[in-house]
Amino acid sequence: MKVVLATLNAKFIHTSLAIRLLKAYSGNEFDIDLAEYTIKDPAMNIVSDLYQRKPDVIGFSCYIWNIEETLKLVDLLKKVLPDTFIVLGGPEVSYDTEYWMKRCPNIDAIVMGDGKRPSIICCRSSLVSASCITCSAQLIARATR
Ligand code: B12
Repeated sequence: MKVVLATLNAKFIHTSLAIRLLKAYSGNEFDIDLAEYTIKDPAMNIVSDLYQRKPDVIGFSCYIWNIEETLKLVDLLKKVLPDTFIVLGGPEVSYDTEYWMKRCPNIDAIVMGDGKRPSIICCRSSLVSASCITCSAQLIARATR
């Protein structure tokens, strides 16, 4: 199973610690690619790059500086990769999860807070169906896909 952990940094000189930490935590359990872009990159370039990686799961790391651009990508990606499970995590989506789930119906799940364990549960279950994912205090998933 191919997992891509992606984020849009505010500037190209910034580096995301979160996606590296999540990859390290998962050990070798999944085939994980890291994909970093910036908020200035054209959305279609990012979508095209992610599409070519043929991911089963894409996790976006969301912060105040990238949430709007990320949501645009989620909508575009669902058009070209309808079976790809899209999960968001990070401080910007950790507190008002229902708002983000309602605002963007193409989000399959949101991980709240420190995302290490729930992101693994999410990856393990996502190919079966979102409804198999146990919703915990840290994970909210759509009941049907
Ligand atoms: C380092 C840092 C920076 C650095 C670099 C950021 C970067 N990588 O690009 C610099 C100095 C550039 C910076 C700048 C800013 N920052 Co800053 N920064 C931080 C800081 C101190 C650490 C972030 C970090 O890397 N933590 C370590 C990683 C591992 O933790 P994490 O990001 O929380 O990720 C964990 C979880 O959130 C979750 N997770 C994250 N992503 C994902 C994705 C998936 C799929 C899953 C499952 C889970 C998951 O799992 C991770 C592992 O546990 C945090 C405060 C903090 N203590 O967290 C603020 C913080 C991220 N910054 C913040 C802000 C507001 C800013 C600025 C806007 C400040 C300003 N007014 O200028 C600027 C914006 C940048 C810009 N416009 O250029 C806010 C963001 C709030 C929000 N809602 O997004 C934070 C949270 C501080 C705060 N409490 O207000 N920042």
